Amino acid sequence: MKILVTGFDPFGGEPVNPSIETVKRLPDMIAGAEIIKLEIPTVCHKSLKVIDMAISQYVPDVILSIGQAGGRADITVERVGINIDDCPIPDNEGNQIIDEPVAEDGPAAYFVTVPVKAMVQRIRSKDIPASVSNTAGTFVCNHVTYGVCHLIAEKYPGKRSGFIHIPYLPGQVVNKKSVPSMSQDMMVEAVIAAIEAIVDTKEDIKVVGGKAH
Ligand code: PCA
Repeated sequence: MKILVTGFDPFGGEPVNPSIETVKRLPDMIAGAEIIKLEIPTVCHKSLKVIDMAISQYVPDVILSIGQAGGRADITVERVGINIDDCPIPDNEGNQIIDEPVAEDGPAAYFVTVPVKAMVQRIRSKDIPASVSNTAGTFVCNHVTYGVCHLIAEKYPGKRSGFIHIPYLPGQVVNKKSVPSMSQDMMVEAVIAAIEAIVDTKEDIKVVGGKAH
């Protein structure tokens, strides 16, 4: 199995983005799967173009994208991407798309096709806090969550994709009051655990992971 793992460049005035820092630190093989690492720009449509090129170049079986969710306290495995760009801040090329679809001709939403519950369970088994998330937001991370599902539906049938949001690194919150963070080593261990679950889960497990609100 071959897995393309993507991470974003820094955005929003932050000097680093833990997502690409985590991707860079992954081993080249996880649970027998070959890991291809890719940096993508925090730019709405360009991020998907870079992923599309990498899919045709490396022909991975799974595309797993990682993004920073500053303010979240745990590792969140995203369940769904929605067909809307409603950017709260400009992306790294200064574009702030408001209320436009990611894909003109696409459905309202796609569920990811990696086993989200098994991934969360595996991360927690390493004593790392993790949960299922039902929104990747409406910025570039949702654009990629939705957009990779749409690419697969239109152009790369049979491939699977998913998205994991990770918190800030401790160094990013030194001057932010009461904002949660997670160590770099823990984030790497969490993504490795999630990838192991992707490799060896045939059908997702049915365990509680939903939320009342
Ligand atoms: N996080 C942003 C975009 C890039 C990233 O790492 C997001 O959550 O949309």
